[in-house]
Amino acid sequence: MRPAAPLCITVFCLAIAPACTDTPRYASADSSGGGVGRGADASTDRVSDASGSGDVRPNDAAPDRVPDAAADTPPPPDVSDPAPCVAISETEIAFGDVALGATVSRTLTLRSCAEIPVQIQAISLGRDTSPAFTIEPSLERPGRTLGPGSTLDIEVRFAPGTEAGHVGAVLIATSDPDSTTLQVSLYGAGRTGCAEAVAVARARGSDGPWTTEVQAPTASTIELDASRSTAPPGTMIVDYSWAIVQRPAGSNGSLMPSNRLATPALLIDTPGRYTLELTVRDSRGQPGCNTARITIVTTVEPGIQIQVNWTSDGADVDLHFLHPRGRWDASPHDCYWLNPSPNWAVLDSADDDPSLDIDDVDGFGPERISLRQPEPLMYSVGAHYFSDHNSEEPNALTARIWLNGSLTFVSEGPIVAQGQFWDIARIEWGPEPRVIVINRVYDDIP
Ligand SMILES: [Ca+2]
Ligand SMILES: [Ca+2]
Ligand SMILES: [Ca+2]
Repeated sequence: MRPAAPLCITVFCLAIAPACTDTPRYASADSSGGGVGRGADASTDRVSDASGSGDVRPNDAAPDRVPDAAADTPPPPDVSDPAPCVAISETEIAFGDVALGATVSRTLTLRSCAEIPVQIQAISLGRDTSPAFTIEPSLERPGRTLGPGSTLDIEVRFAPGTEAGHVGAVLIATSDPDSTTLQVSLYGAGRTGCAEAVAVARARGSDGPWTTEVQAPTASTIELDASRSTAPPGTMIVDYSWAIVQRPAGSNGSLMPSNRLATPALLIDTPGRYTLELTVRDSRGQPGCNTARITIVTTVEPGIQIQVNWTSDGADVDLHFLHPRGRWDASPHDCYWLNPSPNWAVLDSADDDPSLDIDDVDGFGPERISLRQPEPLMYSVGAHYFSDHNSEEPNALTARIWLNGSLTFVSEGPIVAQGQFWDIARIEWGPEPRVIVINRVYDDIP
């Protein structure tokens, strides 16, 4: 329950209120503000305004004023003189929930609101104020004078050390006969800290350590693990959220089976650098205090890597990589979906064999073929629009070729119809390998 007795002090509007005038208004103790721990305890610390009137006090001189006997002020003014006046920006501060170990500060502003100076005789914290609240010690120095219209800022800090409600008050003794003691009530609650997101990763099949910086070959699957994230006592992590915030052009892979699981996986479908971020939320609905990050960099691969991407959702485009002894769409010298890992060159060596590393049948690609140890030959690269799978979208193709790890060739290719074949390029392998552009479209596999 809130204390019933209203505070009787002068409040001025802040500059953000356009209708603000210098006319003081009465602020009741029921003015807005959240906060935890408001209870009967709060009222025990309240100090009423000495006047006890609860009335709106006019800004001009009041002929029936009686000076505050306790105040260290000049002799009582002539009744025809204006009285000193002080106004305050807030009568309470609700800090809300603050994590243990954190500090939140708010600023009160006192303003002299009459034609004569007002004395600020003392600024202090109420006797039962929680030690979580502090004000600048220099503010407690007695005897300040505020000239007409001038202001004084009072910074109040809240740094809870215990998980509990905290209450307190700032007390300000002034020479304003209607506000000899201003009270600003303080409320706040300490809560235990936030959840901490912890992310680690490792390539599938690797027995290396779980880490935040992974190096892995292109076309490997990276397993991600957020299960080391921690939640504050009494709570648990109920929500994981992964995001891919950086990836190379052409990469389309998504976190599987979902980016909202603790342990998803990502196919690294294109050479380059990837950055993933993890955030968590605990069972109170509170977000974690950090964003965890994973970086994945593909290892540099020798030889040839080719990839094709396409724009039509659901469509199936097939990449072809042809040995000079072969012909398109025929084993063993065309490497493609029907002949994904032929044995070329030396029969008992696999390093000199191409392989279809990623076979995509449902849209976007990339589809990918690599060959680590090419022979000094002229290879051919093509793409066949195998099936539109009833997609009605136009299908634009893009090809990329890496030679010895460097992206050497990018072609934003043609828009093709189902059945058409794009003869993309030749790769002449040797000490200085090079790409020769062909860029011809056939209505069928040539
Ligand atoms: Ca395909
Ligand atoms: Ca071989
Ligand atoms: Ca796909």
